[in-house]
Amino acid sequence: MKSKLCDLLGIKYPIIQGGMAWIADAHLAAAVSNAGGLGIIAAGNAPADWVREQIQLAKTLTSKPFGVNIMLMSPHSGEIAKVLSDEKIAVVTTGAGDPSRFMEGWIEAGIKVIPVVASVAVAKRVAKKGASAIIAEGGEAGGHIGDLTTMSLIPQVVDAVDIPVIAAGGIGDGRGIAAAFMLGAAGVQLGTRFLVAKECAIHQNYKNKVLKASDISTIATGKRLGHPVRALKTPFTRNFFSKEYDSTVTNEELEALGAGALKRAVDGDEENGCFMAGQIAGLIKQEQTVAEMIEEMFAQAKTTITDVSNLQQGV
Ligand code: TUI
Repeated sequence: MKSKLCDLLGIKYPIIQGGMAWIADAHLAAAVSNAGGLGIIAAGNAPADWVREQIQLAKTLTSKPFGVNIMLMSPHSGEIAKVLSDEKIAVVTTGAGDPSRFMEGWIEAGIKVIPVVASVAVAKRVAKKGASAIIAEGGEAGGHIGDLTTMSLIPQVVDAVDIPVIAAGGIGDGRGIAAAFMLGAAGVQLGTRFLVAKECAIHQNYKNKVLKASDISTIATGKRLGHPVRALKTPFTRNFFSKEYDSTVTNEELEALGAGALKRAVDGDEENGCFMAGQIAGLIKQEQTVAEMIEEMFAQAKTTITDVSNLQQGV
């Protein structure tokens, strides 16, 4: 199942691992790249030195291409942007904002820029600025999300730009990958499924919550602050949700409640952690190696597409 994305990035399978802050380190990124996808180190809110160390570590763990995700709300994003140019990283993905201000510098350094967007308007803007591809992420995704669903967003972005579009949000198996191709995508980005990968170093409490999740286990909080976040329902999200609709609680108090909550989840704090995950968590029932996941998913995508085309021919 090769697509133009495989040629663009020099990878075997058209799959990118989501840039999950505090979660996607050099070990997970290298595992995904070694399995034939594009692994991503997530800079999140970490300082530039940590990002540089992780890049150097990943270079020792894989000879395949990998990328770095910059979370644009991070106070360190400017400094990290320079590190990526210094380290001549193959690919940068961006999230939680418009990366236009950094794009010229990265492109000059020979870096392929693949922004994550949640709307057609931002997709068009970054395409004009020289993006190599676009990841269009629907609101089924975990973490910081936009308003549109993957089903509505992908074909509209595909029609709006003439670079490859990668579908994200709500994809967790081969059927989701097949569906993404049906919508015109050239590849997929997955985060939630990789949370339970053997190479993912998060606390077992986090993995168990994903494995036990059902279809209705996630909730989006933080809409009042202008940056909604999807996470598994826990004491933290219940508390945050009730305070969000309490007019006596200030936005500053709400921001303070959220600060550090993802890191606490990664460390296994079931009371105060914010366990970010997408709506597809309910589908994920098994811990596997990254290679097992990728091989299984693309085998399933292939049979799904074959079955559907046989249906078309009345077989
Ligand atoms: O960025 C993500 N997912 C994330 S970032 C994150 S860290 C965080 N923690 C707490 C609060 C906020 C962030 C956790 N998960 N996904 C990619 C994504 N990007 N989703 C939506 C967007 C996006 C939103 C607005 C991209 C561009 C954009 O542009 C708006 C504009 O016009 O500048």
